[in-house]
Amino acid sequence: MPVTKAFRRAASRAATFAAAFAAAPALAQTYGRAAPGQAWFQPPVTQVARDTQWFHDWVLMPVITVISLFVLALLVYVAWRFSEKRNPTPSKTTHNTMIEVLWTVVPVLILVFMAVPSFRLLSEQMVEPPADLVVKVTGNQWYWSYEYPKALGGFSFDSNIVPSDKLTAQQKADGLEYLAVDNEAVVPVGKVVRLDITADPNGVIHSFTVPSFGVRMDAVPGRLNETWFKADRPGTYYGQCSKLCGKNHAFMPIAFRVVTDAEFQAWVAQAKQKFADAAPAESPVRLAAAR
Ligand SMILES: [Cu+2]
Repeated sequence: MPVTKAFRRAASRAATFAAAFAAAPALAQTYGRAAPGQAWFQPPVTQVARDTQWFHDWVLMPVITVISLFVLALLVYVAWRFSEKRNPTPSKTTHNTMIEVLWTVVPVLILVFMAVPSFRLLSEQMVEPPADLVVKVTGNQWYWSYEYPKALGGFSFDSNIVPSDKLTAQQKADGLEYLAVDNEAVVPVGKVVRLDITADPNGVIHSFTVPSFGVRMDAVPGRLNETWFKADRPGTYYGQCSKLCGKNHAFMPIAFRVVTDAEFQAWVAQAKQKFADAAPAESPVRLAAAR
């Protein structure tokens, strides 16, 4: 019978989904980017990202779940109890003071309960500790550029996506299509990095986002926003522009390589040479667009 067949298909899909879900903890060990089939967050590497995820997992999700189940139960009960069959003559009630007080006071209490950890998290994100390094980040159409402080040589460079046909075998194996860039931004591990974020004055608004850092900040032409992070694990962490900014919005990934102090100094020494007076590199995306 078609019904049993459909049911069996649905059951087998549910089983596949459950299996993928059960496998999630293993996949969650992939740092810096989403693993194939991943649900939930990428593993955090800053305290802000850890606290953000805690707030989501232990405050928001329980509140959402309890309220949704409560409303669902009410709806089911009302549909059953007050159906035409069981309740042929409806009551004409329009007011009930007790219930009106309750449905005002209870949501206020829920909001107050959520506000405390929410504001604590907000101040953790917005009140910056003294910076060890300041990097200026500019969103362009459609790539990011990074500028390092004068004290380190004052060099700047563009960071363009590696087009799919130029990816190395390793990058493909690592699932870095649409994430890999030619020039990664490099920062030292365990140091407070402040990001001064803006966008090309003749361009549009972008949004700088790196999930593992718990960082998202708009990049607005003519305006300087700031955010910060302190990564406590070396590695390469990827992000993507998170503001619909136009045609190549999906092709302006962000890549930050977090390294030890010595590796950072070595990188600065060679970056100073490499980017000293290099003409702005031609973006492969812009080239592709021009074709
Ligand atoms: Cu963008």
